[in-house]
Amino acid sequence: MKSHNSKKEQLEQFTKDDRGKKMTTNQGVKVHEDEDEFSLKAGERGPTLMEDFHFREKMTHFDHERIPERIVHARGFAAHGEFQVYDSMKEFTKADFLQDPSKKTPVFVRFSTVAGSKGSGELARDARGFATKFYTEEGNYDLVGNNIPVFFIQDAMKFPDLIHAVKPEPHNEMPQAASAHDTFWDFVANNQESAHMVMWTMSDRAIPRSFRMMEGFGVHTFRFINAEGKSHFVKFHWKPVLGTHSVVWDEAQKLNGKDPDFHRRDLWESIENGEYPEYELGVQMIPEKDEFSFDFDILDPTKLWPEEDVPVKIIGKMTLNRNVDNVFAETEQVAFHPGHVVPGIDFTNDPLLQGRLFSYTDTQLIRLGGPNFHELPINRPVCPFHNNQRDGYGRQTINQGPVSYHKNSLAQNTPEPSTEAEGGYKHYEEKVDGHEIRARSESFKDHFSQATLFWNSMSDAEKQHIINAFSFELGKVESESVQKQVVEMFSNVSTELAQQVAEAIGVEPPVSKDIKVTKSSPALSQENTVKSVVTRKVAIIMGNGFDETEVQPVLENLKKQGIKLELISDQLGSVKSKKGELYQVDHTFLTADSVLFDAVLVAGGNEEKKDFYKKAIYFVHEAYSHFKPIGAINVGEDLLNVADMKDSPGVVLSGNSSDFSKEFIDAIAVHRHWDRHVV
Ligand code: HDE
Repeated sequence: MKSHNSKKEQLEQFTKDDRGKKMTTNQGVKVHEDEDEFSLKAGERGPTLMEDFHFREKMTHFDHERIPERIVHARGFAAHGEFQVYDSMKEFTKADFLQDPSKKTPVFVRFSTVAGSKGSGELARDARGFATKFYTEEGNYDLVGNNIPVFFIQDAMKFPDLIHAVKPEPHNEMPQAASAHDTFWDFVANNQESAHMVMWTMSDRAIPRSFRMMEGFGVHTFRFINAEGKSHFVKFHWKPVLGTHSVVWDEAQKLNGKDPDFHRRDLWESIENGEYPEYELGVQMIPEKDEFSFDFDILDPTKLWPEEDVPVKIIGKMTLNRNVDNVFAETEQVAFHPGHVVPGIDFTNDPLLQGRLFSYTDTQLIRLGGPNFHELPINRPVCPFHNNQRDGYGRQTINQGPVSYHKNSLAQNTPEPSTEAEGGYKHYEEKVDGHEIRARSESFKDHFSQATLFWNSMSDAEKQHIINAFSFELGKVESESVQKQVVEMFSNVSTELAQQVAEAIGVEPPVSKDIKVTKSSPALSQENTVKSVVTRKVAIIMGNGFDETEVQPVLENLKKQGIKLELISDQLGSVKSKKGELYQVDHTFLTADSVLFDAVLVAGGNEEKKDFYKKAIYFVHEAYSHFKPIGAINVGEDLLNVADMKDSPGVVLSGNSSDFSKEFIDAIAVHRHWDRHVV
């Protein structure tokens, strides 16, 4: 039932370009038949010879096949696409790619986790990187963001400490891709500026259903600058057209085993199927004069601007429509940098952003082996680039002529700088006046109000998930002192949260604090997101002898809504309906699992096979415990009787429903049925 290209077709396509080509060394010398098969030896049973340049070239290249993985965000996946602005943003910024609604700007987006190594499971509880490179006609602009709008720390100086604390502990390199260990929580308790972000990472946001269903945020406050030189503070948002959705924690952990590539597979398949992920770009803007009008400092990266106070203006759309051809050449070698800006976009003094402006080039020098990483195809701007920089590891440009300095007369002063009117980048002339000082501004010192704002904005189910997440993570912490410190710290956020966590992990509940923040921001709750069934995956459990007259119209109705159907039975091949029609099976109970689907439909058949039903019950029960919609047509209902689920929310039975398809589709749109009783 799956429609994406088969492996065989893909292979045909990929090998087509290489057909008929001769194998050569990297120097272009044709390789002899024996040369790629046998090393050069002194006699058939003799030692291998140094002069075997073919062997040495092949082996050296292999030995160097891996480059150091990113110190953070190592596990990532990317795709190409395009961006279009809806209306000119001329009033606020002169950035060329934000002027003309008919202009399509190519983009490359890399999604990632933060803590895990390159091969780690993708469903780790973690912030996700959401980095976008816009190949604009004025040069590359990188929006290097996360799926969480705030960060753990306020000053870049603390970043190595944060990352050391969250990465596997150095003495035994455990645990992989998990914050549930002593050093992370010790860091949290002793660096209380992390409170707000920790609320987000303990929430459902840290276990997204898909890269296609998560928001993105630039986090820092940037500036928009218009042609008159006027500045607005700006925060960037990506809003997924399919809404923001998550999985549940038990499911996330199982997914890491059942399919550690779950997120990349989802993105890859959607693009292969032509179901292109879309995100709208939103901006929150604050005029320069209102810099001090808020009860937080707008330069503090641990604070968000509540959408109800500063509305998000939707200004354009990004569509991801092409998978990479080669993960290494593109996804691994892409070099993002928050300092890659174009005229019309500028920085603020956010001390976290300021530090990032140094770190990204520095890290790329080691990871990509020198200063010429901008020449790798994925990093090249689409506009021409010329300067007097020369040489270095991996240089690809063959510069000509003797002149490599500015100013000169021998080459008529080329390459020549531009004036601002000609598009030369000119930094915003912000007035700076102060003492040289190592300190944190007083205005950065409230670490708890927005953490409470986040808590207050959650639905009951979301609050429960946060309590559970804290209880899980702290339950894995061995130091009782750290556990107590954390509980004490979060009693500044919510008494209910701190007390319930304390109870779950068996430490003394903290005394109630007088928490004054009562405000909430409904935009922060995922309950208020777009509810769409498009591309949701439904497992159809089916055996021989199912009633096609009942089932087929339902399948058609689901497909019409853009829902993806995959057929599961006890063996591969096909199942036969009562009328004798054959339906191709996509998976067996062995190769599929309920965690890989958004909903389950039990469509009957195989009534006499006890074993079939045992497996089906397990499948359905697990989906039920993850709050997923479950449908059953006729005989399938017996199965729900057995499992005692049939009167629960989100369980739709054809026998009890006048319009089964509609009810089931509505249940899928809800995503998860939290009001279900699950033990
Ligand atoms: Fe990064 N970050 N970061 N970061 N970051 C890197 O650059 C750093 C921060 C983010 O898919 C590194 O090439 C510092 C915030 C993403 O290639 C490194 C600080 C946000 C990616 C680095 C931060 C991010 C990175 C590691 C504190 C959200 C992956 C490898 C001041 C707004 C990009 C690399 C990709 C990667 C440094 C904090 C997002 C070491 C010093 C805040 C999405 O340069």
